[in-house]
Order: sequence, then C-alpha cells, then structure tokens
Amino acid sequence: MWFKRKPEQPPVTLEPTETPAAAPEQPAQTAQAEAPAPQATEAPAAQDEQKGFWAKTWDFLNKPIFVAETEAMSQALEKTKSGFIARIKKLGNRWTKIDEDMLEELEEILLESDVGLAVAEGAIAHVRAKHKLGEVTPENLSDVLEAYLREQLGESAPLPYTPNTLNIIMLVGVNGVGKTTTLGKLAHRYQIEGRKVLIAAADTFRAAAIEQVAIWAERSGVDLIRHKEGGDAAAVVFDAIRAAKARGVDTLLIDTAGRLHNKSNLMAELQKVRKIIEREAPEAPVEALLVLDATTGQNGLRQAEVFQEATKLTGVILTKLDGTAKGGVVFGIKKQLDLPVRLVGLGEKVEDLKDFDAGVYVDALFSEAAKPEA
Ligand SMILES: Nc1nc2c(ncn2[C@@H]2O[C@H](COP(=O)(O)OP(=O)(O)O)[C@@H](O)[C@H]2O)c(=O)[nH]1
Ligand SMILES: [Mg+2]
Repeated sequence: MWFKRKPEQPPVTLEPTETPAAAPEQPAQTAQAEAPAPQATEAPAAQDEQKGFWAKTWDFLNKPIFVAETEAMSQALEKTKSGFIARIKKLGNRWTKIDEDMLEELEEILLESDVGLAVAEGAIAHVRAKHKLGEVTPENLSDVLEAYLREQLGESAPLPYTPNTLNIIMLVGVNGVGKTTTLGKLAHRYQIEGRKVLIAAADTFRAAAIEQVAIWAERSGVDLIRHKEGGDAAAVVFDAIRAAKARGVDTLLIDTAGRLHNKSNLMAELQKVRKIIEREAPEAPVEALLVLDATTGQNGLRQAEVFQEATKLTGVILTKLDGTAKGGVVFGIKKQLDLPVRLVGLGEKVEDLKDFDAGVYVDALFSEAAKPEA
C-alpha cells in the first residue's frame, strides 16, 4: 500500500542524499499530481492496519529517535537535576519539619533553577497549604513538588500537522538561539517521515546564514528557496509559497533572521513575512515558533513579548537543554508565556531534536540519578 501510493519515491535513508537543492525557478513538476504522503498523526490505528510489513518496520525504526525517552532526557538534564531536584531532595533530608525557614530555602532553589517567580511562589503556596492539612513532610516534599510541577505543565502539545495541505512552520528568535540548526533537524526528520518539505532561506541578513541553511537542505535532500544576501525576506517567502503550491509541498519551513540593523527593522521584517503568508496562503495552518536558548533561562523569556507583537506565536522550541542548569525554565515558559513547548534540543546532532513530552520531562527530572549521594 505504502509504496504503491508513492511509486516514484524510494524510502528515504538516514544517510544524506545527493539530491541537490532545487533552483527557486524550478517549474512545477509531476509532484503536483503526487498523492500526499501517509501520515502517522492521522488516525494511526486505521492507517497502521493498511500498511504492509516493511512500512510498519520502517515506522518502527524511525519513531523512537524523535521522542525523547526518560533515559535520554535524564542524561541531557543532568545539570538541571543536580542544581534543582537533587538540592530539593537534600533539603528534605536536612530538615526535620516544614517551617518558614525551610520554605524560604526551597523558594531560593526554585528561583535559582529559573522556574520563574510565578511558579516558585505557586509551589511554595501549594506546599504551605498541604502542610496545613498535614499532608507534607520533609520526606515526601520532593513527591509533593513533583506532583505540583507535573500539573503545571499539563498535557504535551507536539507540533500539529494537517495532511493534504500546505503546513507552514516559521522559526523566529534572536541570534544564536539555534533557529537554523533546528530547522535543519526538522527538515531531516520530516523528509524521513515521508513529507514533502521545502525550506525558505528568509534570513537574508548575512550570506553565511543562507549558506548554513543550504547545507542543511542539501544534507537532507530537501529543496531550498533562496535569494541573494540582503534580499527582501518577505520576497523569499512569497516565492517559497508559490513554489510550495506548485510542487505539492506539504511542509514549508521558514528560517528567519535573528538580527538586523536594529530591533524595529527586524520586527517590521517579520510582520511583512507574516502578511505575505496570510495573503498568499490564507488557508495554511501556520506555526510561528519562538526558538529559545535554555542556557539564558528566565532572561530569554523577555524576548517572547517582542516577537509576540510581530507575529502571533504558537509555541516554543527550547534548544540547548543539554548542558544547562536552567532546565526549570520549561515551567516558566508554560506559566509566564502561556505557550506550549513543542520541541526540545538536547544536542547539536540531527537526531537531538525531540518532541517535548511533559510527562517524560518531569519523570526525567525526578528520576533516580538525581538522588543526592547519601
Ligand atoms: N548543545 C546544543 N547546541 C545547539 C542546540 N541547538 C543549536 N545549537 C548550537 O547553537 C549554535 C547556534 O545555532 P544556529 O542554528 O546558527 O542559531 P540561529 O542564529 O538562531 O540560527 C550552533 O553552534 C548550534 O550547533 C542544542 O540543542 N544543543
Ligand atoms: Mg540562523
């Protein structure tokens, strides 16, 4: 079934392909008539039944690498764990009863882990209320906090995908947070999943930025729409949407600049890009994702406001969770920005971008390895 629907495309391998990035002017090809790739996100059970053995095996082999398992997440969160959960566990061991001094220390630990004031205060109020009811002791303090923090994150919200239509994903954020790298990882992933992907190199500020995204495109065998350095970002997006429609693309990834000559220039450019999307693809579901660098913790959250004004954000991609002690910022993003964390970056390799699973995150944070040495 699966291979019959897409006869002209052999299964994509994990290895980079030799397919060169197509020129922007490339005319519409047979791609238009091509049936859209089957998507596991739509009624997975029904689709799985229709699939043959090899298609199922292919799915099985590819699935796990895009979802962080507790073990991998736990490793990436090592620093956050030692600065946060391990200290909370130690606190429980050191104190014999819950009192104001202990709560003060607890709040300090929470704040230092970058959960933000709102979450820290909420957690303390929760512990205090539980204490009045006689439901919290130093021994179960860590469990009480775990339950509270789990509730704060709520349900996971991975990137949505609407089959049989053009989906637009635009990455915004300041310089160096990991937009281009993340876009490259996404392109690679969607290519493997059988989507028809196109990249718009709308960071035209520096030639190096265009080159960087071109390398990612080539590695994954994904088409790229690019203009010259200094070109109009909105014009790149205009061409990309036209090309996407002509080629039957289902996923358009837009890389944007993180720095222009000044902030208002940058915001004006993003607004213009957004307008072009609305005009040229009004029916397309658009994900405007703010890419945040976890190592900047709470400071990074201030950027959200500015970007929110320029383009209505639909979620956050939190990069560089590996190697930072500020992983607590995940709770702040939910509480302060009210945006879902869609994906997390756990390293620089292509497979290090994972769907954010709130349950796995909290499990990993509180898992065994975080226990303080006796
Ligand atoms: N450790 C780590 N590094 C990352 C991650 N994501 C991106 N980076 C690195 O961050 C740097 C800046 O990335 P880039 O994509 O150029 O940022 P941009 O300016 O926002 O496009 C590069 O060196 C990336 O390899 C991540 O999840 N973990
Ligand atoms: Mg970039």
